[in-house]
Amino acid sequence: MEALLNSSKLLQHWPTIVLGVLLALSIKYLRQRRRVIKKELEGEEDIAVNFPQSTADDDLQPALEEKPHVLFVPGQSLNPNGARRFYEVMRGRRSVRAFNPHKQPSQEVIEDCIRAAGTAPSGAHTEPWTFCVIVDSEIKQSVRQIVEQEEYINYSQRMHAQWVTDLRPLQTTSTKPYLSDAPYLILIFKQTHGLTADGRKKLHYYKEISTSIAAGMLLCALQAAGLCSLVTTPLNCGPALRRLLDRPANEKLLILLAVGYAAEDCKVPDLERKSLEDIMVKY
Ligand code: IYR
Repeated sequence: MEALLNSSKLLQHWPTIVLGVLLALSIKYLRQRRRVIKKELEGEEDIAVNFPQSTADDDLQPALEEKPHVLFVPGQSLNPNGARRFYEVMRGRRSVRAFNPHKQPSQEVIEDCIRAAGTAPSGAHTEPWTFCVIVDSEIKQSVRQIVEQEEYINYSQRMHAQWVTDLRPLQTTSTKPYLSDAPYLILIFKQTHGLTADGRKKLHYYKEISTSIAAGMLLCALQAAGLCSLVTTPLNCGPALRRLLDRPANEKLLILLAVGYAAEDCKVPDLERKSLEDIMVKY
């Protein structure tokens, strides 16, 4: 060691060595952050192929109770022309970023919408979702603070120039008044796993897809109830929002919705939708 310290080369070049080490560490850190962001954007592979099998196959029990199937009762239709009427309702949906803070939808309506979302299909009927409904204005304010802080970094340095450019027509910025103005915020978490009645870990399958389907159904229900909504996926805010709401570590934030009635002067981008011919292929 002494010999090393005394070696003139090490002494001569120590600033370069320190700089080199710092540079290598920074590159490693940046690469890691990139991977995290990429994962957040793309979602993760969900199927637990490599579940550690500590139990012998004969001892395995399904998470759902095994019981005889029951007769199927067909759902009701919104007839006449249920599909057309549903389309007419849905085509009016727009992402709204200006809410009327004084007009409060009833709690019962929100609860019915979440009941509807909870009817979504899910992998092995694991229902891997949690809907956190925020009405409290202080909590909404804290959500806004967390999101605005991260979005400021996203807009100003984290995301690439094409991302910022593509968002320009939507006129979004890192300032998010709707997060405190909207009467409700609904944070939708996917559960990476669940717990059985006796406290064992329960596998959840296709949690991202299942929870996304439930979120889509919630959007439809809100629209059917005459409410406006905004879907946001606050990049890099998941852990802080999870902690704010005191949710367990197996819950990961998937989507944050702002819900309420539009402000009177609310404007939306002048968008067009693809035609049926553009989105459907017949065989
Ligand atoms: N989440 C950011 C940015 C944003 C990203 C996409 I992709 C959008 O379609 C809209 C916004 C925000 O809410 O500003």
